[in-house]
Amino acid sequence: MKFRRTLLTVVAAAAALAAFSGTALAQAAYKAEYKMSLVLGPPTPWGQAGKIWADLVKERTQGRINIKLYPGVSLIQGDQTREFSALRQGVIDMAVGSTINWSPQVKQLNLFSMPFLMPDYAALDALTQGDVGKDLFKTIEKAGVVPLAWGENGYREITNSKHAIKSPADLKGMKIRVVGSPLFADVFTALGANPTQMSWADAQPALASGAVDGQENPLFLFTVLKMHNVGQKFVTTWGYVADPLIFVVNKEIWSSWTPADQAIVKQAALDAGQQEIVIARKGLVEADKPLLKDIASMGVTVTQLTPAERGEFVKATRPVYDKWKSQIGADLVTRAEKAIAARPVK
Ligand code: X2X
Repeated sequence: MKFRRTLLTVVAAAAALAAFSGTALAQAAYKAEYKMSLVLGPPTPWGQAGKIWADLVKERTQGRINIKLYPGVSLIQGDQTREFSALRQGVIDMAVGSTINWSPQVKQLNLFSMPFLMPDYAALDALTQGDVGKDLFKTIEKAGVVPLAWGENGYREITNSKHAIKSPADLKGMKIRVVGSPLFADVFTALGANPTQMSWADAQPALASGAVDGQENPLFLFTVLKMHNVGQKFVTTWGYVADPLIFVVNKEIWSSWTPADQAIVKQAALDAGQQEIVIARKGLVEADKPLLKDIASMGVTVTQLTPAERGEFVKATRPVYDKWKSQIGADLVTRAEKAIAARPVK
């Protein structure tokens, strides 16, 4: 009798469990909070990308997926070149990250750092929104992280505290802070400068103390951080490189979500990416480039190169381009060159 009752209880419990919807069951395994890594926080476009994504996901999942932002790559003590490994290992649940910072682990992402490969925004879009972008997502997936959407850090312009840069000769001997991929050290060495590699966390005090003369980053960062206050009085818009951002999720975290929630997270990333790219280009795509005027009004000399002047930088960095073409994969780079040549002319 006692056995029968126990059996009945077990059967009833199993029935109750089965009545529990699949969603609810999976939800039991959801974390109370997911950690999103970013290098730059709001109010930069990069920080906005993370915030828009997190807000959309929270709203559309009715709070089932709750994301906290960790700007300054604080989950890995500011060491941005370790972000991809940390994502793979689950130290970080999700991220909006730059192709530059993940290039040490995914060498194909160096593509966007190839000097003077992408002459304009249409060229950048031809890569991220085309077959090259799809292939790079496959590569990232194979490397163990789930990619969902593209965003943008932006065209990286050179700034310094010494004098206007119009030719490679103007860079001679200048101490320039560069980011984590060795490609950047090669580019600045080829231009006659003295590159020193450091994280963004270390770059800011180095600029303030004058330990380095210059740096390269998208111009919104110049205005957000008021870089003229740390002696950066010269800006040259040479458009040599642009780094996209990629919205990603750790693989185990991704598989722990229901297909419905995966679809929501992905769509939110696509929507956030689209919105953020508009924010990242603001002030630079309008004919009169108001962002350059803002910077000039801070007492900064803004130099826009003529095509001939720009050509000198292209020429000087060509050996670096050729060297890295084979390191990245000549096939991929050739496909990128073709996609750019075929881009719609605006
Ligand atoms: O470190 C940089 O220069 C930054 C903020 O642009 C990146 O993380 C690539």
